[in-house]
Amino acid sequence: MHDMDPRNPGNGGETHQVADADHPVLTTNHGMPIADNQNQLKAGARGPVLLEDEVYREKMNHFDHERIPERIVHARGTAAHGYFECTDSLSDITRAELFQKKGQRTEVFVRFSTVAGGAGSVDTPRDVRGFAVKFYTREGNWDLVGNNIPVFFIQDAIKFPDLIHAAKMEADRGYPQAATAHDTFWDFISLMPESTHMILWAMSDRTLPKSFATMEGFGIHTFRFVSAEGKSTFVKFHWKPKAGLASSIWDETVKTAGADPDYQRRDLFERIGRGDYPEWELGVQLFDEEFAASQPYDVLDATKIIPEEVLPVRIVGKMVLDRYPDNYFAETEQVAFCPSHMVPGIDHSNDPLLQGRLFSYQDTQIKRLGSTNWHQIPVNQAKGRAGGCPFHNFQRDGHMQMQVPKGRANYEPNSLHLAGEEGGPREDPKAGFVTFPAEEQGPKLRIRPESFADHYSQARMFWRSMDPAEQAHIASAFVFELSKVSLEHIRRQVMANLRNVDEALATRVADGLAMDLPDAAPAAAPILDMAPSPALRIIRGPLEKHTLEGRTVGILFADGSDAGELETLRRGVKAAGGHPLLIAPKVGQVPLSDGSTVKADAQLFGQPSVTVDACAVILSAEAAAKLTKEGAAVQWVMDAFGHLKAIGHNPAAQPLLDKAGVEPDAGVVALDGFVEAAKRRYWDREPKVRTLA
Ligand code: HDD
Repeated sequence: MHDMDPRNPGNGGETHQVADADHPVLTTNHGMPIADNQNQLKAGARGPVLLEDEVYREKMNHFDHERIPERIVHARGTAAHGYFECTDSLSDITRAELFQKKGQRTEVFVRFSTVAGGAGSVDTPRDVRGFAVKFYTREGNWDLVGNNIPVFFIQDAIKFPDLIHAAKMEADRGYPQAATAHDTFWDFISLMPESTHMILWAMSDRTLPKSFATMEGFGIHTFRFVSAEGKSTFVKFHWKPKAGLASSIWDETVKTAGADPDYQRRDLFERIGRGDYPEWELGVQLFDEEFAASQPYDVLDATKIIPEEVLPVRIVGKMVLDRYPDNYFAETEQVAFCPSHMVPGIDHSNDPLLQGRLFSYQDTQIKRLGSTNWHQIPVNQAKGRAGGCPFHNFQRDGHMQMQVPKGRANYEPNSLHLAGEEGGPREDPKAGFVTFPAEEQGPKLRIRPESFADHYSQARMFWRSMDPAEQAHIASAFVFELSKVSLEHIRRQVMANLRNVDEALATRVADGLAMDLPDAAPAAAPILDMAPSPALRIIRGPLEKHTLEGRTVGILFADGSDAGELETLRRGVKAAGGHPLLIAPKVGQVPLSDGSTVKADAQLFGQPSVTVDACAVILSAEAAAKLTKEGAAVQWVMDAFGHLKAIGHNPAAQPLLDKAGVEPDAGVVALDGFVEAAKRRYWDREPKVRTLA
């Protein structure tokens, strides 16, 4: 006889966990209770396994199919639930239900992403961030699928596959992952002058956001609002972060990628967990045909912005993210956005990039999710109408149909109701979506309008709008990226385009690469000197915020640190809305000066200063002496200084600061001035710590 006692070591050791009042019975997907989840069925205790073992086969079969194709772009992302609240009614401009009443709330699901890297890449490469919002309105789902940059690389969607092929890892070698600093990307860019404006943004600090919560979002294209009377108004959408705009420094972002590849998703998760809910205002730029015709660019061209100084942004709502998904795969991976998902009152424009997107997303979701029934997955379901199914139509069947429609009415018109049968849903000419009846005519042409020909004026405007510190970052980013380009002629072609943006920029980049400037590339249209737009700045711009709210302050301490100083600082940071993080050489209980102990939140090696926004050092003289010989501690302080962060310290910590090369300036302060000092970066320090182009 074989011993069937599940606790017999020969039968799976101590790992059996048996169902009880707190734990339901483990079953197969077909509901059969499982007696043993540790062993395959075998012919004899040491014998071969048997094919009839459904418990094993079903489990492995499901596991083997767990992955679905990752998104072709924006593969790496994270998401959150929340709500949108209308703060200023737009009922005179659009009949869209979510904008009718001040105070009205609409559920949202928002996914943030990087563009180029695979799902397993890092959170903090230099890359555009996706900012996709699904509004579950009462008249259907509206997807506003935007980015954190208000323009795009290309004007026509037919170039999208080329752009993405060039940007992602090179086809033969399979690298670099999540990086644009390589030949094929810059080859494509160099030959596509229309990408010049976007590439200026891409080389700016906009592609190094510190947190998802500290970046803007943009709908990019011109869309239409349509009123109840059928009047159309053009609209561009802006998300403005309540936490202010904040970016990383290149060296910081590179180190963050190593220290914590999940930095930004962790940050989102932790902010929500702490109740520091990420929040944005929704702004709109509203205009008509006459305004559009008066601008020196085409509002249908996605490589152009309308400067806020020319057309102010009107704030009409706010969005708060207050709930993390319960399950990453079910929600964040399976959520499917489509720019074609509109609701009554919102419509497309003729932007050829937007028009091309209307096809691509639905197509990719069928591939990715495996079925046309992806709208039945909970995160994708329209929630709108109260009670019952939020969608009603005669579409039927298909892979993974989850519904059981009743009756014979799977077509219309039908008259089954006359015989007392269920006749199914009917059109609603009043409330239903009506496409704005724009007049269109003209020959069929595969052509770009002449009004799209100016590729440099707005790139120049962007460059000239930047703060000097930002200009230095942009020029240095070009130098870095082009230094990774191995083919000389590509570098020259990029430089030829840059000369059309600004001679000073081109000269600085050429100097950084120690190369001669080539002739300027021919420009297809006259290059204009547009007025700078200070609203485009992050540094010293209108959305730079000096605050501790939502930000993390690292406090480095060790055995013997002063208990009073530690507690005062911790309270001060909290009172200012910040999140204090106690970091010590050992992560357990740390004995303090008064004999008490405090538990560190993190260990020094695991929490380098790149992971926090401001740094404080509270040490005893003995600990300071010891830590001057600890590379991680010296680096912690050195990086804090190099990344232009505030450093607060007690006098005993001075030797560690000296060892790290910290020089006195406005951001290096005693503990009593630290909470105030910690609210910002010290851009004036930058020329002291690195050479920029
Ligand atoms: Fe796209 C995904 C944003 C142009 C084709 N795009 C995708 C996502 C975002 C954007 C945020 C991720 C959505 C998510 O989190 O699931 N895309 C943009 C913006 C664009 C843009 C702001 C220009 C203004 N995209 C664009 C073009 C095409 C696509 C021109 C093709 C014609 N995009 C796709 C796609 C993706 C996608 C291949 C991949 C995964 C997905 O759709 O759901 O269909």
